[in-house]
Amino acid sequence: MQLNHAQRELTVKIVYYGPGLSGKTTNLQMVHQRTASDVRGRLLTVETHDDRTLFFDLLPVFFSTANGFKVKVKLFTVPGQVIHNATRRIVLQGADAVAFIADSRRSMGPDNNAYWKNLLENMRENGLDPAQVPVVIQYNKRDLPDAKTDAEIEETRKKGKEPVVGAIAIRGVGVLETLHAVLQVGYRAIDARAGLTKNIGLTEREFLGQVFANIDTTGTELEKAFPPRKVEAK
Ligand SMILES: Nc1nc2c(ncn2[C@@H]2O[C@H](COP(=O)(O)OP(=O)(O)O)[C@@H](O)[C@H]2O)c(=O)[nH]1
Ligand SMILES: [Mg+2]
Repeated sequence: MQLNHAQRELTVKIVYYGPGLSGKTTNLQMVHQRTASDVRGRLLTVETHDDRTLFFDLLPVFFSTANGFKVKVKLFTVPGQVIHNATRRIVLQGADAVAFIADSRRSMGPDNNAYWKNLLENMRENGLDPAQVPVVIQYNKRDLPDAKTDAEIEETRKKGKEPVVGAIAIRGVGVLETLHAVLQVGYRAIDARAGLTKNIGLTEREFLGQVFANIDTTGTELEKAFPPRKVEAK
């Protein structure tokens, strides 16, 4: 988080973390597609020929608060391949919250676990206290055979303290719900540290409301809470 009082600017950093090919880039692509073009920046992605993220993907989203603060939300992904650990650690620096994208397939359990450990290690290496950086877990690829059952995922949810969201990112299922959950825990962590409500008059409701006013929530669980904007007929 960067809070610049002189320039009246707040930057919130969210990192999508997880094993290679779990669907991190797909999540950002889906968020990008559904975000109004006037508030989103370009989706920057640098991939190798086999679709693998080389450095990171970045999607910036901007808005202004009622108090005239400019808020930038920066969504990053990390490269999942084992050899890119140094890059993962750098991208993770200064993260306000993490969306951990796990692959729901049973065969991917060991990979998920290895990257979960890797996340905690890299937080510590960066001087981040894992207890202070909230994480939301997304179980992606719910459409594939061999995916863990809902009951199994429910078990995981009960065992841990992190919010858990099921997803089929390629179809946009669970993507905005994950974004909402990670922004919510991120806001709360920053608010506890920096007093966003008290110091810049930015409540959680306004923060989430401003972001989702500009994202098409049609057909998602967020549709009621954040009704899609009506496009005026010409
Ligand atoms: N079946 C299925 N495939 C997915 C899903 N989400 C992503 N994929 C595919 O998994 C592959 C890796 O996704 P990508 O977003 O590049 O993974 P990343 O390495 O975590 O960035 C791509 O071929 C995606 O189309 C999903 O929910 N179901
Ligand atoms: Mg990627």
